[in-house]
Amino acid sequence: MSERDILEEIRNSIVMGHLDAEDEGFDGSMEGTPGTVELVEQALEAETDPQQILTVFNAAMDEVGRLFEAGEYLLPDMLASAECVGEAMDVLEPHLAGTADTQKGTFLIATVKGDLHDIGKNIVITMLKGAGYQVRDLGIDVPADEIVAAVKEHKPQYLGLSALLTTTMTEMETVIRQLKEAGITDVKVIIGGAPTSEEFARKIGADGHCRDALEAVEKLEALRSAS
Ligand code: B12
Repeated sequence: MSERDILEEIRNSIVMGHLDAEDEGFDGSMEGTPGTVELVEQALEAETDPQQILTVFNAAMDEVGRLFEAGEYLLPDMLASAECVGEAMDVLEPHLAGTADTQKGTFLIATVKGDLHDIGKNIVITMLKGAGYQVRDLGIDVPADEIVAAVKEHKPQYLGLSALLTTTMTEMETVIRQLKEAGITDVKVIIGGAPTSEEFARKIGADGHCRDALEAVEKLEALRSAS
């Protein structure tokens, strides 16, 4: 199978919620055929660039979002696709992980209060670990005061905030306000997630916005060399 074909198959298996060969997928007919996990393993065996595989995860979840918006997918369908990406990330992570470089600093990351989306956050974590940053994950649905307390405790150089909902992205502003109120000015705040933008980042006083995990690595490198 060509590289393009296998990447296309990975994308389709995520969209179809086909986790592995034992799983039947959304249409009930896929049991016995390679699922997302096996396809990612095959792609890695064929020496496909792991970062290219990550790009496919993004594209597949975009399609799932489109189908949900169109009313063709329901919540459990989104969850099944999310599970495929979660398991596939576990297979991919060792191929992306690098060794922590203490010079590069610590990156604390959280999905803000009210928001349960973590696929994008987890991809950012994997990429930053791969680039040598020490990463601490606070998880999902994290209230602003817990994030501020963790910043006080761990004193990271960078704080990443993720939000996928227009209703939760406003929590990012609360976190930044509470950091200021606590007198913490030496942590660089980077935000991300589909509804956020560079303009929103400026408005709430964040130090940067990233469209994707690759840009997160680039932005941190730029911030490091500027400091
Ligand atoms: C999977 C999914 C879910 C899963 C999440 C599972 C999980 N473990 O994450 C489940 C089923 C739980 C879910 C629930 C809901 N969801 Co949902 N979900 C999605 C979906 C399809 C994909 C999100 C995703 O994983 N994308 C793939 C990743 C890789 O991309 P990403 O998250 O954008 O991350 C990248 C960048 O944004 C960036 N990034 C992200 N975070 C950060 C952070 C930092 C610091 C940096 C630097 C970069 C960065 O880098 C990432 C990697 O490249 C999206 C549609 C979409 N296209 O986004 C809807 C979507 C986000 N969901 C939506 C909705 C409405 C909901 C629900 C309210 C549905 C409901 N009726 O209950 C609930 C809300 C639950 C909650 N309280 O959070 C809407 C949001 C609409 C809006 N404008 O607010 C969307 C857009 C779907 C739609 N089109 O309607 N969802």
